This record gives sequence, structure tokens and C-alpha cells, in this order.
Amino acid sequence: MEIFVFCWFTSLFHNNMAIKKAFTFVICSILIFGVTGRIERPRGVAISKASFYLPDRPFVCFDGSATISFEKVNDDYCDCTDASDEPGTSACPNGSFHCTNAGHKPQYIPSSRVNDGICDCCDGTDEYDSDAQCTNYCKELGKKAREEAERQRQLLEEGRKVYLDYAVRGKESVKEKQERLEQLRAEKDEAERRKNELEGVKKEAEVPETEAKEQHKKAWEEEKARLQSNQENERSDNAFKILDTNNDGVVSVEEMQEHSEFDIDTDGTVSVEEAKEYLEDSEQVDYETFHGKVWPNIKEIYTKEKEKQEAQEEELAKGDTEQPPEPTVAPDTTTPPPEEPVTTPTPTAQPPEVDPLLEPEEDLHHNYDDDEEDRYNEDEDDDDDDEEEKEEDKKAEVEPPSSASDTDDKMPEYDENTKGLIELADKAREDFNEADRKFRDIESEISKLESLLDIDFGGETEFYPLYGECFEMTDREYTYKLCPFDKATQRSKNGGSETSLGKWSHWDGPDGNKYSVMKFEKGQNCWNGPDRSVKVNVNCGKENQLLTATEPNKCEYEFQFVTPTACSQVPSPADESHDEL
Ligand code: MAN
Repeated sequence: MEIFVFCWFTSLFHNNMAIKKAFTFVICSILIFGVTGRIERPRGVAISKASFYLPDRPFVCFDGSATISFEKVNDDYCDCTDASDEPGTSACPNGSFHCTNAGHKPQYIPSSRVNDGICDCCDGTDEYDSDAQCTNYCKELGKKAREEAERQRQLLEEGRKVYLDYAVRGKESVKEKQERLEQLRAEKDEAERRKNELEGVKKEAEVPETEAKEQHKKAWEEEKARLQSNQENERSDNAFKILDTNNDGVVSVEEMQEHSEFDIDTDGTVSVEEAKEYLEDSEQVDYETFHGKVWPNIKEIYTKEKEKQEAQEEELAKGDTEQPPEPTVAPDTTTPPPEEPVTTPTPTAQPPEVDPLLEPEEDLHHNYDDDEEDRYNEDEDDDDDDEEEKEEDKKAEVEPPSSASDTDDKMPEYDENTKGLIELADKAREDFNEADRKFRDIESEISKLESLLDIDFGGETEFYPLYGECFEMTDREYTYKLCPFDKATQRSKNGGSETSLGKWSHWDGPDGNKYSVMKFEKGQNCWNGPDRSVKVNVNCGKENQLLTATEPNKCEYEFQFVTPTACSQVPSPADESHDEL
């Protein structure tokens, strides 16, 4: 009591209210605690507020709503609107009771819980006037809390070592990448210059090559046309000879009438009008007129008829040499018997008349100009196609024709000069392709490095070592995969393909703790819902580990990921935590 009086008395020497309060609190706390070993204060008051409750002074409500005599503190009647006069009773609805909890952490509870029959404070002081039999278990609780705090401290300590190592590695790697980027940017200019130079060389080499190839092709086409014209004349000659049955040098209406193919209305006879229709309205035509005017009109039907006859003759010839199989059905009476003479004179044997121009022409040689641009704009795989094409080209150039008819269809081998020009152009193309590929490789590496260096790997680049790593966890249904700065996926345990849950987007932690949340967005679209996305909570842990993956809302996932990279916090020294006595 003397000490309280002394404290009050001492505080009177100071005019300044704040100084008075501070002085009173510090000096008196030391004195009171030093002398008694405990601080005298009303029930439910924290040490820090003890100085406001001085027994020999009126009590002023903290909010100034009233000044009451000290006796009215904790008298179970609420005088202050802020409940400060009833810290140890449940009289005020808005009050708080302070448990000292010696051996553990002090705690405030709502004053409505005081003496409610339930032990809220570990020291049991909230139930001082009830039937509740509270035991003081603060020491055990404090011990556990201190052990947990120590575990956390050790985790932080160990984690921080890894974090510091990661930060060093991250910085080194980023520096290396930046240097590589600089080097590539310098190399790119030289590679582009070389590519352009070789493109010029290639174009120059391709001009004479194309000319020579075109010349060769033109000569071949002319020769082909000449041969075809000869063949056509021959066919016309033959037809004339056959149609001119009496060999008088003209084809007459009567002679035409002997050929059923000219029966336009298919009534069984070739009428004079029908014959004349083909003979340019004349009674007869000489060879010149036949060749120039009649043959172009009749050659189709004449040829078809002739082919039909030839087929029939072949059948008959077969019948002569082969043993006919036992007929299983009645013989076809419409087919003339083999002995029967053929009414139409048989033309002399001729090679099968197939118009080479009607056959699809093989692309025997490749014109590099036509698709050059496409080729060089496409992916590298195209180089393989080039190789194949070249092989084809070579084959066409060197392989001898396999049959007589091929001779007419296939372009002959290039002459030595053209071959030389092709070889030169091939070499120029190869050199250009090589330089172009090198240039494109540099460009693509630059773009990859630029994207990589754009990523925020943390304030100290500490997250860099996680780049390129993936972490998995499996629950009852799915295996989830987290690849920091790249993607997050889900795969059913029953198999099937991976579902994209999102691509790396950004750090999404709150202000001051930005690197505590990763965000992955624009994953596979959810049926009737949003694109899948993932929020990854990143916490300090001994090792990198994906702990849990949940789906709180449809197609919105949440992962818990621990990593030493997140142990940037400096751990507080061991046993630093104090409790209030
Ligand atoms: C799949 C999974 C689930 C998701 C449904 C939505 O089954 O991706 O996580 O909820 O699709 O249809």
C-alpha cells in the first residue's frame, strides 16, 4: 500500500499528463513487482493497464464517460460505456477479461464468459466464482507452444539456408541467361547478314539452273509433240486405208455405210445422210480432205469401234488356243461363233494407241522457284521433304526408262551442263538453308530467353531454381502436377490425358507478401463454366512439396505448396517468446 501511495505521490510532480502516466507505470511496475513479486491490480486487468487502477484515486473510465470511486471497479455494476470499470466481471456486455496465464501466453476473453461455468483461460481465472473446477494447465500448454515455436524457428533457420542458396543460384543463372542473350543478339546480326548473302548466291545460281531446265523441258515437249503428230498422221493414214475398201484413193458414202460406228441414230443401218454427215456433206473425200477435215470428227468413234473389234478378236484368238472350260451356263448366243468371218476389215496390227497427252503427266523434275518461299517459311521438317524431293529429282534424271512407252512419257536425263548447274544450285541452296536455320535457331533462342527473363522469380531471384521443376500429389481421384512458372495439370487416376488447369500467370499475394500466392490461369475450359484456374498458396517448408490440391469451386483449384524458397523470414532467436507472469 505504501508503494501505491508513493507512486501516486511521485506522479504529482509532473504536470504533463503523458509523462505522468508513463513514469507512474514504469517506475511503479518495477517497484511493485520488485517488492511483492507480483503486480497488484484488479481482477481481469493486464499488467500494462494496472497503473490506471490506483486504489487511492478515483477511477476514470478509459473513454472518459464517467469518473467513479475505486470501490466501484469490479462491483458487478457497469458504470463506464466502454466497460473499463468491470474488467473482472460479466456486468458490462462489451467488456473483456484478461487472463494472465502464467507459463503460457496472456489472453483476453469476452467478459460474458466470466463465471459462465466453462473454463476459458488455461489458468482458470475466469471461473473464480462458479462451480466449474478449472485446473491450471498453462505450463503444459506453454511448453507445447514453445516446442512448436522452436520447431518453426528451426524450420525457418534451415529453410532460410536453402532460400539463400536458391537466391545465389537464381542470380547466377539469370546472369548467365542475360549474358547468353547479349551474345545471341550480337550473333543474330552476323547470322542475318550471312543468310542474306547466301540467299543472293542461291538466287544467282538458280537463274541459269532454271533456264537450263526449262530449255531441256521445252525441247522434250517439242519432241513429244512432233512424235504425237506423226502418230496421229499414221492413225489417220491407217484409217483411210481401211475405210477406202476399194483402194480408189477416196472414201465414199458407200464405204462409210459399211461401218456400223457411223450409225448416228442407231437404227441398225448407216444411212446416206449419216455417212455424208461425216464426209463434209460430200459423196466422197480424197485423202487430203479426209486427213484435214473428216478424221478429226470421226477419230473418237472410229477408235472406240476399232478397240472393240480388237478386244473381240483377242477373245476369239484365246478361244482358239485355250481349252474352253466346261460351260456351266448356256452359251451366249449373241457372241458370234469363232468361224464366223468378221465383216469389218481388220486393220493391220498397231501398237496400242494411247494418247500420251491424255495420261496424267508425271512431275519428273522439280521447279525450285515455284514453292521456294513456302519451303523456307515452313518448319525444319521441310528440310527432310527437300531431301526427299531432291532424291526423286535425281532418280528421274538418272534412272533409265523401264519400258518402251515410258520413253515417250518421261523426260530424258539432263545434259551434263544442266546437271552441273543443278549441282551448283543445290550446293547454294544447302548453304543458304544452313545459314537460314542457324539464323532462325538464334531468333528462337532469343525469344525463349526474353520470355524467361520476363518472369518475376522473386525479390532475390530465389524462385528461379524451381523453374523447370514439377511437383505431383495424388488424391483419391486425380494426380495433380504443379510446374512453377509453367503450368498446372490434373490427370485422372484411371488414365486418360492431362487436363490443363492453367498456365503460369502471375504472383497474386497480398501487399507486402506478394510471393505467397501463385496464380495459374487460362486452363482447359470447364463445361458450362469458366476456364480452369489454380491458386497456389506458397509457404515455407523443409522441402519442395505439393501438399494438397482441392477444388473449392467447380474448375477453380487451390494448391498448398511448401518450399524452402519461401523461408525468407529471419527466424527470431531461440526462446525469445515471453509470457506474462
Ligand atoms: C473434370 C475435372 C473436375 C471438374 C470437372 C468439371 O472431371 O476436371 O475437376 O470439376 O471436369 O466438369
